[in-house]
Amino acid sequence: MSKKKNLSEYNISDVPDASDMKIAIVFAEWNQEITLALADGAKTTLLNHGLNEKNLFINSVPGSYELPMGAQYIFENNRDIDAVICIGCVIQGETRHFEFISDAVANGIMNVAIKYNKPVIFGVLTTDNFSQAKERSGGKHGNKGDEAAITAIKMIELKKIS
Ligand code: RBF
Repeated sequence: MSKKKNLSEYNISDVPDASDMKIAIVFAEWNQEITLALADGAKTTLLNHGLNEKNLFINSVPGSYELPMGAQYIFENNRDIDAVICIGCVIQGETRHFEFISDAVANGIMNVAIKYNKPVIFGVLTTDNFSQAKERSGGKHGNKGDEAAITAIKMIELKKIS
């Protein structure tokens, strides 16, 4: 990955203020050591950018495959949520589940985003092994949860101004 694309080292002044936003995080319980670190990174970044904690909603789903449905329920039940950040970690195993789950989650998340015309952020690691996931959830490649949070804020703002 190019260094320039790593939003963990972003310029804070480029990120809009989130104080009037309402955002949900939905994380998968599979590979929880990773997904909790990602969700925590996302939460900290959202709060650092002004999101009021009472406007942050955190839910979990069993596995990454359930993330799109989790996002859909959140929008269905909370019509004023501006964006959902989906957090998961799919690790390559010996069978083909990796491709099935990763493809389904990526497509499912996009479908929910288009259905509700609101950002649904793909904060899902798809790695060859556990150590790659560790490196991206607070390790040497930053925390992709932080990047997911910034993406949510930027997309909510873009919807407002475009
Ligand atoms: N969920 C994940 O979030 N990450 C995984 O790496 C993962 N691996 C799985 C491997 C297999 C063989 C199966 C059957 C499920 C796996 N799941 C994983 C769970 C999946 O996302 C979902 O919760 C279940 O398939 C139930 O719909």
